[in-house]
Amino acid sequence: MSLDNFYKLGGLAILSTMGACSSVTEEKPLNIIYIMTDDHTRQAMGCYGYDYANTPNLDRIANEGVIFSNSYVANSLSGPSRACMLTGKHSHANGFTNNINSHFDSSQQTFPKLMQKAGYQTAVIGKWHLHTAPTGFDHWEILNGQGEYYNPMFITNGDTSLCDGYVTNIITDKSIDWLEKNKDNQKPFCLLVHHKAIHRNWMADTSDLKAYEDVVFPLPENFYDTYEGRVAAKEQEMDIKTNDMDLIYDLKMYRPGLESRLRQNYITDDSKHGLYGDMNEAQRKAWDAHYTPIINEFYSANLKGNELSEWKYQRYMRDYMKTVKSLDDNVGRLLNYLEENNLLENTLIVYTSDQGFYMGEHGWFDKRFMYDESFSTPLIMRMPKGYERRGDIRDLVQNIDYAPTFLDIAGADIPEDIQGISILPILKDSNKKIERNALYYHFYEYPAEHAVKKHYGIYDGRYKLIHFYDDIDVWELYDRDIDPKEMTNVYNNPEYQEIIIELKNELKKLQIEYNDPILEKYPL
Ligand code: SGN
Ligand code: CA
Repeated sequence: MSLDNFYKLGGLAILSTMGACSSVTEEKPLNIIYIMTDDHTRQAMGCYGYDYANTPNLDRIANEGVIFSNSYVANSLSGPSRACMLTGKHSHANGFTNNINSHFDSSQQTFPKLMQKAGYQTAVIGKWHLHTAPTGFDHWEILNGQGEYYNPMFITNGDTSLCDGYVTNIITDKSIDWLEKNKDNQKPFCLLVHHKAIHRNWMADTSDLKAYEDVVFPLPENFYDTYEGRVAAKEQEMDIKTNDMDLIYDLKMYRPGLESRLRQNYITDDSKHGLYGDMNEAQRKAWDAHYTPIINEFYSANLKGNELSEWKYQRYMRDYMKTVKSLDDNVGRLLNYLEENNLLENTLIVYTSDQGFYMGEHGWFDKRFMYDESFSTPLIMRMPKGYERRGDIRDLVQNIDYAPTFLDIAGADIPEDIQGISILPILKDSNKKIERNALYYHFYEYPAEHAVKKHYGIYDGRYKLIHFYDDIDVWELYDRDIDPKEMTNVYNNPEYQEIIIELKNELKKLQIEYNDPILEKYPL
């Protein structure tokens, strides 16, 4: 029975006259909770094999469902990723290519609008970052741009309000409130819980400041990468070892009167708009109690060279992981609410991030590159009743696949112009495979912060071919079977010339299929 007919016939009223039987349960459409964090990467999740990460609630999602080991984004940046996710289309097709001068045309087709048509109630709570107001939602409450960690501002229907507290707790409270208010609504729901955490500058909740302080994180083996044979990698500005990572803003080593601070926006003179300035007195007190001894020790140690770089890396990891802790606790809170309200059985819970992130690999923080750590994104799903698939899924999936998957779950038609593929069939049947040979990627935001050059590329599960263009014209090829860390560009290696021809043909096919106008500028 289609959902429309289900409601026309009186929805749940029919169920009650039919009594409790399994066929009726199957008719009831699945709810969807789509949790998306910001800059949360696989290297900060226990379920992805990183034992230093204590993430029991995220691990629970993976253990009671599936974990995708080949999940990627189409453009590794917040706004563009969100636009890909909402539309099921690559950036050139949805029009939102970069955070700086793109505005999301909210009159275009999106999956929440189509879900509404299919009979779902829809809501988004948290980070939005698309510069235009959300459309297609029965309820929306969003942060202002990147949002604030402490006492953040929320916008809803043109109204703004300041909320006391820590952003991850507040987004979860608001999400649970919305579920609670709508629990008698007979329609299935699709709730998007979009966290600000773990975005730079990784400010933890005051209750979590002590977490991870005793952990010494393993230094990535390519922390001191010299970027030989990789021009764009050499010219980036996202290096932990340099001033790209700021001691005050990023690592909180502020001292009153310190002249050399590179960024003004951690602490402002009027203490109103800075990140530290956003805190109330009690929050600042807890913050200072934690950081002051670390600050004192740091300045008296007067570290230099590699010692300083490695100290920065450890502080970065600790602050980031503390911020993850609150996220994981809050995911647990949401899971408990669903469990207590008998919603787990009939709800698909999806957990992902807007992209991956560097945790010191190549010496970096941030994202943007098509290299593995930022091209990939975590994707785990807790399976509802009747979905038997469990464990690791190795199919190549991308964030343009979420929209068609959700529409498929809703029983709605998937419009022809959607470029992603529904992954619902592989969730139901482990013998099925996603029909896709390779993934396409395109990053546009240059010149810009972190100085990552424009590039597009193709990845087929083994080879990754990338073209950096605009102010340069440089190709890179990685054979990930023998070089998983992507340290050796083999584009000019004679052994790979036939592979390059094949990959360029595939790349051209994808650019034609997706209709990316870049092909006219750089014909293949
Ligand atoms: C801010 C950050 C950058 C980050 C972008 C994009 N700088 O500009 O480090 O790359 O956001 O991130 S900050 O000084 O403001 O922290 S995104 O996830 O929103 O795309
Ligand atoms: Ca992000």
